[in-house]
Amino acid sequence: MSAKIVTLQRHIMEQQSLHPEASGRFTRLLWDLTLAVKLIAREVNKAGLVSEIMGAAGTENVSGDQVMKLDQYAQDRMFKAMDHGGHLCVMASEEVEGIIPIPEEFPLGHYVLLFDPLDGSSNIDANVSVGTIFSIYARKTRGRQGGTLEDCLRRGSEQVAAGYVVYGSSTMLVYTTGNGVHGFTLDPSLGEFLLSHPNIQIPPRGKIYSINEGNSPYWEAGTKKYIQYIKEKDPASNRPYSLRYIGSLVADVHRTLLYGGIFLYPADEKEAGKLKAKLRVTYEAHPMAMIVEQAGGRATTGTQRILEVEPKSLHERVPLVIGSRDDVLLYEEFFQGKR
Ligand code: AHM
Ligand code: MG
Repeated sequence: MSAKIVTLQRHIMEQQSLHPEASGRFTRLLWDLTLAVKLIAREVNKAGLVSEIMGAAGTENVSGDQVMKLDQYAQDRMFKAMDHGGHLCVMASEEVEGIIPIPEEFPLGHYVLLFDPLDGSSNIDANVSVGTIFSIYARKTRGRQGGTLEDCLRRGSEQVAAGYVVYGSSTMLVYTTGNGVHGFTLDPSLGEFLLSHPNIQIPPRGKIYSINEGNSPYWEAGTKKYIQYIKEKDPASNRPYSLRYIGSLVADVHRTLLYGGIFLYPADEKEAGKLKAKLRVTYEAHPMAMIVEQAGGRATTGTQRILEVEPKSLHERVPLVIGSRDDVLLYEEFFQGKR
């Protein structure tokens, strides 16, 4: 626990002062984002009480997943909190097929916001943690028009900030602007996020692995071999590891960040002859990779650093293996057939 009481707003301002050239626009962008996630937190926390917002909305999103009503609410709040501040030139969301332009009546800004408004939403009805993930870039294209697809399809290493909010037993926001990773817990009575986890460092090696093991018949050989290794008995290297899998990326990565270990969503061949990944480059893999790397960890596809992946389309998917440095390095050795 931090000795000083520091609100998220103050923290964001202090981070800004590390960049004397900063105009304050970026700071205000993050403040607006904070409002959006507080609104989402309020609804998620009463999801069990308000039957109208429970259950499926009866449609599918562009990735073919069932859309929950809270997904739509979260999408709407993010858009409405962020469209008019004058910070953004374009947005994109996991819930929307194309890029999301800034409405004509509002001023354009310098930044690009990509987000997954409510990740893990299949868990909501069972009261399991869900989350919001965000990723911010500086605009790449020039001109007086709004931002374009080109502004959204970027290498993860170009992110200027990334973060997530986990709506769990308490609501926590974790973010980085490239100066370490900081975690804040929402005090619901104050409506303020307070610094609870300054400068998070992921342990270099953990003893927990996290993967949907039901997919194991469909994995590639290297992944199968690694998971087999992790489950062998060798107390000197903490093996067998414990298994924890929530099925909610934000919650699984959050635990991995705090306790160490490895989270994997590798490609699989659930569809015969087609090796496919599940998680999205832009809305899930890139922001999580920036956070985990900033905390001293590592994120890979198995053969490529996640932050080097340059998506060709908005909803592109990628294998994601992320967590403690030494655990992810070992996975890479197995995956590349070096062990
Ligand atoms: P979503 O964005 O549609 O909610 O899907 C992403 C979620 C992640 O939160 C989680 O890591 C993964 O899907 C779980 O997938 P599975 O149910 O195949 O294990
Ligand atoms: Mg998602």
